[in-house]
Amino acid sequence: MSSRRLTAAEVSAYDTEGYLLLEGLISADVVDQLVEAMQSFVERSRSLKDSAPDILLGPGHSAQQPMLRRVPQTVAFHPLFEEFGLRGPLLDIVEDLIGPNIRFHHSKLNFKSPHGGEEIKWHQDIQFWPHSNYSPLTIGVYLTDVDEGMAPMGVFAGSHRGPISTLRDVDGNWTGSLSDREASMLEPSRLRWLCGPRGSVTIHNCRIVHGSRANLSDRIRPLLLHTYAPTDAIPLTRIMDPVRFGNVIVRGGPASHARFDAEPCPMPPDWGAGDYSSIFSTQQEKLG
Ligand SMILES: O=C(O)CCC(=O)C(=O)O
Repeated sequence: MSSRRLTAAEVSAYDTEGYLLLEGLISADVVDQLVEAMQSFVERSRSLKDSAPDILLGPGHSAQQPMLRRVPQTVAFHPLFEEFGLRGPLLDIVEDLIGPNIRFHHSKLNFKSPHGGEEIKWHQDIQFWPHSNYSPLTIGVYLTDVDEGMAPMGVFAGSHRGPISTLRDVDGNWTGSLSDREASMLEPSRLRWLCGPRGSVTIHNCRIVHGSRANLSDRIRPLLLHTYAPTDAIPLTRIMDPVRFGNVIVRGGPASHARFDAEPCPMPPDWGAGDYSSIFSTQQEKLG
Protein backbone atom coordinates (compact mmCIF):
# COMPACT_ATOMS: atom_id res chain seq x y z
CA MET A 1 0.00 0.00 0.00
CA SER A 2 1.54 3.29 -1.07
CA SER A 3 1.81 6.17 1.33
CA ARG A 4 2.07 9.91 1.29
CA ARG A 5 3.35 12.39 3.86
CA LEU A 6 1.65 15.58 4.96
CA THR A 7 2.94 18.98 3.89
CA ALA A 8 3.91 21.56 6.51
CA ALA A 9 0.81 23.54 5.51
CA GLU A 10 -1.44 20.53 6.20
CA VAL A 11 0.17 19.92 9.58
CA SER A 12 -0.30 23.57 10.45
CA ALA A 13 -3.95 23.52 9.27
CA TYR A 14 -4.63 20.48 11.48
CA ASP A 15 -3.10 22.29 14.43
CA THR A 16 -5.21 25.41 13.89
CA GLU A 17 -8.49 23.91 12.73
CA GLY A 18 -8.42 20.53 14.50
CA TYR A 19 -9.21 18.53 11.36
CA LEU A 20 -8.05 17.74 7.82
CA LEU A 21 -9.83 16.46 4.73
CA LEU A 22 -7.56 14.75 2.19
CA GLU A 23 -9.70 14.08 -0.87
CA GLY A 24 -9.23 10.81 -2.74
CA LEU A 25 -6.05 9.96 -0.83
CA ILE A 26 -6.41 6.17 -0.71
CA SER A 27 -5.88 4.54 -4.10
CA ALA A 28 -8.76 2.91 -5.97
CA ASP A 29 -7.31 -0.61 -5.71
CA VAL A 30 -6.97 -0.38 -1.93
CA VAL A 31 -10.48 1.05 -1.58
CA ASP A 32 -11.76 -1.84 -3.76
CA GLN A 33 -10.20 -4.32 -1.33
CA LEU A 34 -11.63 -2.51 1.70
CA VAL A 35 -15.08 -2.49 0.09
CA GLU A 36 -14.81 -6.22 -0.56
CA ALA A 37 -13.98 -6.75 3.12
CA MET A 38 -16.91 -4.53 4.09
CA GLN A 39 -19.25 -6.54 1.84
CA SER A 40 -18.30 -9.73 3.65
CA PHE A 41 -19.82 -8.26 6.84
CA VAL A 42 -22.93 -7.09 5.01
CA GLU A 43 -23.43 -10.59 3.59
CA ARG A 44 -22.88 -12.23 6.98
CA SER A 45 -25.39 -9.86 8.58
CA ARG A 46 -28.18 -11.35 6.46
CA SER A 47 -28.21 -14.42 8.71
CA LEU A 48 -28.35 -12.35 11.91
CA LYS A 49 -31.43 -11.37 13.89
CA ASP A 50 -29.48 -9.67 16.69
CA SER A 51 -26.16 -7.87 16.84
CA ALA A 52 -23.04 -10.05 17.06
CA PRO A 53 -19.58 -9.21 18.44
CA ASP A 54 -18.42 -8.18 14.97
CA ILE A 55 -21.64 -6.63 13.63
CA LEU A 56 -23.91 -4.11 15.35
CA LEU A 57 -27.25 -3.97 13.62
CA GLY A 58 -29.42 -0.91 13.20
CA PRO A 59 -33.21 -0.65 13.43
CA GLY A 60 -35.21 -2.36 10.69
CA HIS A 61 -32.50 -4.87 9.78
CA SER A 62 -33.57 -7.86 7.69
CA ALA A 63 -31.96 -10.47 5.47
CA GLN A 64 -33.38 -8.74 2.40
CA GLN A 65 -32.44 -5.24 3.54
CA PRO A 66 -29.34 -5.34 5.75
CA MET A 67 -29.14 -2.32 8.08
CA LEU A 68 -25.73 -2.32 9.73
CA ARG A 69 -24.83 0.33 12.24
CA ARG A 70 -21.21 -0.58 12.87
CA VAL A 71 -18.46 -3.18 12.59
CA PRO A 72 -16.54 -2.57 15.83
CA GLN A 73 -12.77 -3.04 16.16
CA THR A 74 -12.45 -3.88 12.47
CA VAL A 75 -8.78 -4.82 12.90
CA ALA A 76 -9.82 -7.79 15.05
CA PHE A 77 -12.27 -9.21 12.57
CA HIS A 78 -10.74 -9.15 9.09
CA PRO A 79 -7.10 -9.61 8.00
CA LEU A 80 -7.28 -6.78 5.47
CA PHE A 81 -8.65 -4.38 8.06
CA GLU A 82 -5.90 -5.56 10.42
CA GLU A 83 -3.22 -4.83 7.84
CA PHE A 84 -4.73 -1.48 6.92
CA GLY A 85 -5.31 -0.23 10.47
CA LEU A 86 -2.16 -1.52 12.17
CA ARG A 87 0.46 -1.36 9.41
CA GLY A 88 -1.09 0.58 6.52
CA PRO A 89 -0.46 3.93 4.85
CA LEU A 90 -2.42 5.94 7.42
CA LEU A 91 0.43 5.52 9.90
CA ASP A 92 2.74 7.86 7.98
CA ILE A 93 0.11 10.58 8.17
CA VAL A 94 -0.49 9.91 11.84
CA GLU A 95 3.25 10.13 12.47
CA ASP A 96 3.36 13.53 10.76
CA LEU A 97 0.72 14.75 13.21
CA ILE A 98 1.57 13.09 16.53
CA GLY A 99 5.16 11.86 16.21
CA PRO A 100 6.97 8.54 15.76
CA ASN A 101 5.71 6.60 18.79
CA ILE A 102 2.14 5.57 18.06
CA ARG A 103 -0.40 3.49 19.94
CA PHE A 104 -3.48 2.22 18.15
CA HIS A 105 -6.59 2.60 20.32
CA HIS A 106 -9.56 1.28 18.37
CA SER A 107 -11.22 1.13 14.96
CA LYS A 108 -14.76 0.90 13.66
CA LEU A 109 -16.66 0.92 10.39
CA ASN A 110 -19.67 3.21 10.71
CA PHE A 111 -22.23 2.45 8.04
CA LYS A 112 -25.18 4.84 7.84
CA SER A 113 -27.60 2.77 5.83
CA PRO A 114 -29.70 4.39 3.09
CA HIS A 115 -33.02 5.83 4.34
CA GLY A 116 -32.22 5.17 7.97
CA GLY A 117 -28.58 5.61 8.98
CA GLU A 118 -29.00 7.42 12.27
CA GLU A 119 -27.88 10.85 13.37
CA ILE A 120 -24.71 11.02 15.47
CA LYS A 121 -25.22 14.02 17.72
CA TRP A 122 -22.57 16.68 18.29
CA HIS A 123 -19.91 15.35 20.61
CA GLN A 124 -16.20 15.28 21.35
CA ASP A 125 -14.44 11.90 21.46
CA ILE A 126 -11.97 12.19 24.32
CA GLN A 127 -14.59 11.96 27.07
CA PHE A 128 -15.50 8.46 25.81
CA TRP A 129 -11.91 7.27 26.29
CA PRO A 130 -9.94 9.83 28.33
CA HIS A 131 -6.16 9.97 27.96
CA SER A 132 -3.60 11.97 29.92
CA ASN A 133 -3.50 14.61 27.16
CA TYR A 134 -5.48 15.74 24.12
CA SER A 135 -3.27 14.49 21.30
CA PRO A 136 -5.23 11.37 20.23
CA LEU A 137 -6.83 11.65 16.81
CA THR A 138 -9.19 9.71 14.60
CA ILE A 139 -8.59 9.13 10.92
CA GLY A 140 -11.37 7.95 8.65
CA VAL A 141 -11.66 6.68 5.09
CA TYR A 142 -14.84 7.03 3.04
CA LEU A 143 -15.47 3.77 1.17
CA THR A 144 -17.96 5.41 -1.23
CA ASP A 145 -18.27 8.86 -2.75
CA VAL A 146 -19.94 11.03 -0.10
CA ASP A 147 -21.88 14.21 -0.83
CA GLU A 148 -23.79 16.52 1.51
CA GLY A 149 -27.02 14.56 1.17
CA MET A 150 -25.44 11.35 2.46
CA ALA A 151 -24.75 12.37 6.07
CA PRO A 152 -21.07 13.20 5.82
CA MET A 153 -19.19 13.84 9.03
CA GLY A 154 -19.42 17.49 10.10
CA VAL A 155 -16.85 19.26 12.27
CA PHE A 156 -16.76 22.68 13.92
CA ALA A 157 -13.40 24.04 12.77
CA GLY A 158 -11.26 25.21 15.69
CA SER A 159 -13.58 23.80 18.37
CA HIS A 160 -10.75 21.54 19.63
CA ARG A 161 -9.49 24.69 21.33
CA GLY A 162 -12.87 25.44 22.91
CA PRO A 163 -14.61 24.16 26.02
CA ILE A 164 -14.71 20.46 26.87
CA SER A 165 -18.25 19.26 27.48
CA THR A 166 -19.09 16.74 30.18
CA LEU A 167 -21.38 15.03 27.61
CA ARG A 168 -23.99 14.84 30.37
CA ASP A 169 -27.43 16.34 30.81
CA VAL A 170 -28.35 18.92 33.46
CA ASP A 171 -28.98 16.12 35.96
CA GLY A 172 -25.50 14.72 35.38
CA ASN A 173 -26.62 11.71 33.36
CA TRP A 174 -24.25 10.59 30.64
CA THR A 175 -25.68 11.31 27.17
CA GLY A 176 -22.55 11.09 25.04
CA SER A 177 -23.45 14.35 23.32
CA LEU A 178 -23.37 18.10 23.87
CA SER A 179 -26.39 19.52 25.69
CA ASP A 180 -28.81 21.62 23.64
CA ARG A 181 -27.41 24.69 25.38
CA GLU A 182 -23.83 23.79 24.47
CA ALA A 183 -24.84 22.97 20.90
CA SER A 184 -26.62 26.32 20.56
CA MET A 185 -23.36 28.08 21.37
CA LEU A 186 -21.48 26.52 18.44
CA GLU A 187 -20.61 29.01 15.73
CA PRO A 188 -22.53 27.97 12.54
CA SER A 189 -20.01 29.66 10.24
CA ARG A 190 -17.36 27.22 11.54
CA LEU A 191 -19.29 24.10 10.51
CA ARG A 192 -17.59 22.09 7.77
CA TRP A 193 -19.22 19.06 6.15
CA LEU A 194 -16.43 16.70 5.10
CA CYS A 195 -17.48 15.39 1.69
CA GLY A 196 -15.32 13.76 -0.95
CA PRO A 197 -14.88 10.97 -3.47
CA ARG A 198 -14.32 7.46 -2.17
CA GLY A 199 -10.87 7.03 -0.70
CA SER A 200 -11.04 10.48 0.90
CA VAL A 201 -9.52 10.70 4.36
CA THR A 202 -10.86 12.68 7.30
CA ILE A 203 -8.73 13.40 10.35
CA HIS A 204 -10.09 14.93 13.54
CA ASN A 205 -8.59 15.75 16.89
CA CYS A 206 -10.14 14.08 19.94
CA ARG A 207 -11.46 17.42 21.26
CA ILE A 208 -13.12 18.75 18.12
CA VAL A 209 -16.92 18.93 18.14
CA HIS A 210 -18.27 16.69 15.39
CA GLY A 211 -21.23 14.54 14.38
CA SER A 212 -23.41 13.72 11.41
CA ARG A 213 -27.05 13.82 10.33
CA ALA A 214 -29.29 10.89 9.52
CA ASN A 215 -28.71 9.45 6.06
CA LEU A 216 -31.90 10.21 4.13
CA SER A 217 -30.37 9.42 0.75
CA ASP A 218 -30.72 6.12 -1.08
CA ARG A 219 -26.97 5.49 -0.90
CA ILE A 220 -24.96 3.82 1.86
CA ARG A 221 -22.30 5.90 3.62
CA PRO A 222 -19.53 3.70 5.05
CA LEU A 223 -16.76 5.44 7.01
CA LEU A 224 -13.83 3.36 8.28
CA LEU A 225 -12.40 5.05 11.39
CA HIS A 226 -9.18 4.46 13.37
CA THR A 227 -8.03 6.17 16.55
CA TYR A 228 -4.35 6.55 17.39
CA ALA A 229 -2.45 8.31 20.17
CA PRO A 230 1.19 9.09 20.84
CA THR A 231 2.47 6.61 23.41
CA ASP A 232 2.96 9.39 25.98
CA ALA A 233 -0.83 9.94 26.02
CA ILE A 234 -1.81 7.33 28.57
CA PRO A 235 -5.35 5.84 28.44
CA LEU A 236 -7.15 6.53 31.74
CA THR A 237 -9.87 3.88 31.54
CA ARG A 238 -9.77 0.13 30.94
CA ILE A 239 -12.37 0.03 28.19
CA MET A 240 -10.01 -1.48 25.61
CA ASP A 241 -8.30 -3.95 27.96
CA PRO A 242 -10.27 -7.02 26.86
CA VAL A 243 -10.41 -6.07 23.19
CA ARG A 244 -8.07 -7.66 20.64
CA PHE A 245 -5.47 -5.14 19.42
CA GLY A 246 -6.82 -2.51 21.83
CA ASN A 247 -3.98 -0.15 22.80
CA VAL A 248 -1.24 -1.93 20.83
CA ILE A 249 1.85 0.04 19.87
CA VAL A 250 1.98 0.14 16.07
CA ARG A 251 5.05 2.31 15.48
CA GLY A 252 8.08 3.30 17.57
CA GLY A 253 8.05 2.34 21.23
CA PRO A 254 6.64 3.07 24.65
CA ALA A 255 7.09 6.53 26.15
CA SER A 256 9.70 7.11 28.82
CA HIS A 257 7.39 9.66 30.49
CA ALA A 258 3.63 10.20 30.56
CA ARG A 259 2.59 13.63 29.30
CA PHE A 260 -0.23 15.33 31.20
CA ASP A 261 -2.34 18.22 29.95
CA ALA A 262 -3.15 20.90 32.50
CA GLU A 263 -6.82 20.92 31.52
CA PRO A 264 -8.83 18.22 33.33
CA CYS A 265 -10.78 15.74 31.23
CA PRO A 266 -14.39 14.91 32.17
CA MET A 267 -14.77 11.18 32.79
CA PRO A 268 -17.42 8.88 31.32
CA PRO A 269 -19.38 6.46 33.53
CA ASP A 270 -17.19 3.63 34.84
CA TRP A 271 -17.69 1.04 32.13
CA GLY A 272 -14.79 -0.97 33.54
CA ALA A 273 -13.29 -3.78 31.55
CA GLY A 274 -14.63 -7.26 31.33
CA ASP A 275 -15.13 -10.46 29.54
CA TYR A 276 -14.42 -9.94 25.85
CA SER A 277 -17.12 -12.22 24.56
CA SER A 278 -20.00 -10.94 26.65
CA ILE A 279 -19.54 -7.20 26.74
CA PHE A 280 -17.43 -6.44 23.72
CA SER A 281 -20.21 -5.14 21.53
CA THR A 282 -21.69 -3.12 24.38
CA GLN A 283 -18.35 -1.46 24.96
CA GLN A 284 -17.99 -0.61 21.34
CA GLU A 285 -21.18 1.40 21.51
CA LYS A 286 -19.34 3.50 24.05
CA LEU A 287 -16.38 4.41 21.88
CA GLY A 288 -17.82 7.62 20.48
O1 LIG B 1 -19.84 8.23 11.41
C1 LIG B 1 -19.95 9.44 11.59
O2 LIG B 1 -20.53 10.19 10.81
C2 LIG B 1 -19.36 10.13 12.77
C3 LIG B 1 -18.53 9.23 13.57
C4 LIG B 1 -18.30 9.75 14.92
O3 LIG B 1 -18.55 10.87 15.24
C5 LIG B 1 -17.75 8.88 15.92
O4 LIG B 1 -17.80 7.64 15.71
O5 LIG B 1 -17.27 9.39 16.95
